[in-house]
Amino acid sequence: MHPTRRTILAGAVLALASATLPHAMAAKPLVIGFSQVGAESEWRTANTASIKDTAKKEGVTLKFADAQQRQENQVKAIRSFIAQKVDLIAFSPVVESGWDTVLREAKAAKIPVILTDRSVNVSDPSLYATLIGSDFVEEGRKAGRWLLDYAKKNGDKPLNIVELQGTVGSAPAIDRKAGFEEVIKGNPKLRVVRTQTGDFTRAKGKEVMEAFLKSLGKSINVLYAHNDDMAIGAIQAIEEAGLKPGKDIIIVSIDGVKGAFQAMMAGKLNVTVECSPLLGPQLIDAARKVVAGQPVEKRIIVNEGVFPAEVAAKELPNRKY
Ligand code: GYE
Repeated sequence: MHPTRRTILAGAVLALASATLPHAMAAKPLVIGFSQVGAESEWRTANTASIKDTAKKEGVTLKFADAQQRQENQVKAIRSFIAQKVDLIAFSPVVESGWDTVLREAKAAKIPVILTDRSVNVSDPSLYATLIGSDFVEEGRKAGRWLLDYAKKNGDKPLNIVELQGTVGSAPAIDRKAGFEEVIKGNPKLRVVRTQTGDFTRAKGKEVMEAFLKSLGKSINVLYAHNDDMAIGAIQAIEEAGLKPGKDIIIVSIDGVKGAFQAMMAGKLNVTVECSPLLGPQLIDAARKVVAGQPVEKRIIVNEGVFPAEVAAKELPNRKY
C-alpha cells in the first residue's frame, strides 16, 4: 500500500478508536449510599437538597435513605448499602455513640465511609475516611460571645437564660452546649436556669418553651436555641404567652436559615450563628478522592459567620438556604 495511504488509513482507524474510546472506557458512575438523619429542620432540607443536586450534576448515583432521626434506621441503611456493594457510604450520624460494629462491617467489606455534618465516637479512627462538617463548639462560642457583648452593652444586668438543646446525644447538641457554657462561664451574671431538648424541631421547640414559660414566666430574659427551627417554634410560644420575642426575651440561635432572617427582620429574633448545610460539593469531591485512593484531610471544616438582626435585610437576598 502507498505509504501516505497507509498513514491516512491508520489515522482513520485511530480516529475511530479514539471516538469510541471514551464511551467504551468511560468509568462506571460512582455509587454512593447516603443515610440522612431525617427532615427535622430547614437546615436538613437544604442539606439533603445540596447532596442530591450535586450528585445529579456530577453524574454520581446516589442511594438515599431517610432515617427519621433514628439510629436503628441508619444502621439498617448502612447494612443495606454494604449488601448492595456501593462504592462508598456517607452518612450524617444522628447521635455520636454506638457506631463501632456497623462501621467495622463496612471496613471488612472494604467500603470506605465518609461522615458528613455530625461526628461519631469510635475507638478506631480508621473506621471512617473523613468528617466534613462545621465546628459546633465554635458555633456555641460565637453564640455565647454575642450574648456577652449584648450583656455588656445593656449594663451587665443579671440575665436568666433558658436553653433549647438539639437531639440528645447528637454532636451539635453536645458541642453547642459546651461552647456556649465555656464562654458565658466568665460572667457570673449570666445563668442558664433551665435546659431541655427540643429535638431540633419547631413543634418540640414550641412545646418546651411553653413549659419554660409556664414555670418561669417573665423571669426569663434570654433564650439560647441550638437551631433556628426550635427558636421559631419558641417565638410562637412566647407570642401566645403575650410577650414580645426579641424584646422581652432576647433570642440567640444557630443555623442561619431563611426563616431566621425573616424572624430577625420582623424583630423577633436577635441573632443567628451560621452553620452551612451546603455540603454536597465537598462530599462528592472527597468521595471521588477516597475511592481513587487519594489522601484527604481527616477533618474538613466549613467556613461560617454570625448574622445579627441589623444586617438581616441586607443579607437575606444572598442566602442560599
Ligand atoms: O443545626 C439542625 C439540624 O447537624 C448541624 O441538625 C446539624 C443540625 C442543624 O437538625 O438544624
